[in-house]
Amino acid sequence: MTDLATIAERLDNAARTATAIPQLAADAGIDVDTAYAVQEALVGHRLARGETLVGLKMGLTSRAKMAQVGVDEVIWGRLTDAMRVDDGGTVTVGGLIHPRVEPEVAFLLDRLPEPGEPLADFASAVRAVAPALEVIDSRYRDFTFSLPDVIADNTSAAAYTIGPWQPVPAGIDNLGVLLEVDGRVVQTGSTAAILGDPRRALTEGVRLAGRYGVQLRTGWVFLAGAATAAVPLKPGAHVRAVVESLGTASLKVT
Ligand code: OOG
Ligand code: MG
Repeated sequence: MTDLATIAERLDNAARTATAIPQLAADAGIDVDTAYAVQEALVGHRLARGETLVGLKMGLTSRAKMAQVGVDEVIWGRLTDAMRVDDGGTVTVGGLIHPRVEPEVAFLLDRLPEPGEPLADFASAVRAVAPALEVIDSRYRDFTFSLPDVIADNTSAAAYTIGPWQPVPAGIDNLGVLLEVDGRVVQTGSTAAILGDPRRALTEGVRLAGRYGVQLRTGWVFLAGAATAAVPLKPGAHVRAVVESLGTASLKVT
C-alpha cells in the first residue's frame, strides 16, 4: 500500500515536470476521505514553496462536466495565488501536460458562516461576481481518472483567470455562457447548468469543505464549476468566457 505522502509527492512531481502519471488510488486503496487528505498534502507542497491559499474551486457541478470525465460526484479543490493569471494574461502550455479550458463563474467571498454552520445567506456571503476561465490539467495519463484520483490531484486545478468583478445581479441562475477560442464559439451553456443555480455551488462548497475542517474566508475567490465541457488549450489561441450580464474573462496561450 502506497502511503498518502508518497502519492502527494508523485502528483506534485507530475505537475512540476509536466509528466503524466498512471492513476494511483485504486492500487493504493484510497477512498474519498483519504483522497482529500492527499489533496491537502499535495497543496501543502505548494504552500511550502511560498504559495498562499486564495480560494476554493468546485468541480463537476454540471452534467456536461460529469459526462465529459465520467465521474458524477461534486468535488472541490484548493486555489493558490500562483495559479492566478491576470485577465487578458498569458498561459504557457509548455509547463502543462494536456491542458483544457472551461468557462466559470467566480464569487468574491465576504461574510461566511461560522465553522460547521451551513450557508444561510448568499447575499452577505458574496461581495461580487465575475466571469472566469479555469485551466485544468489532469496529472493522470489520458486525462482519465476515478473519483478519488481526481480529488487527490486537487481536482485538476492548474490556472484561472477572473474577469472584472461586478455587483451581484438580481438573478444569476439563468445567464447565458459562451466559451470562445479565437473569436469562434466552441461551447455554449447557461449558469443554470451549475447545480441548477450557481449559488448552490457555494452552499455545497461550504458544506463539503467543512466536512474536512476547511473554512472559507473573507476575500477568497470561489469558482462555482464549469457550465460547459472543457476544450483543449492550444498554443497561439485567444480564449474568452462570456457570461451574460457579467462580461468577459480572457487569456492568451503560448
Ligand atoms: C475535474 C475538475 C472539474 C469543473 O469545473 O467541473 C472542474 C476535471 O474535469 O478534470 O474544474
Ligand atoms: Mg472548473
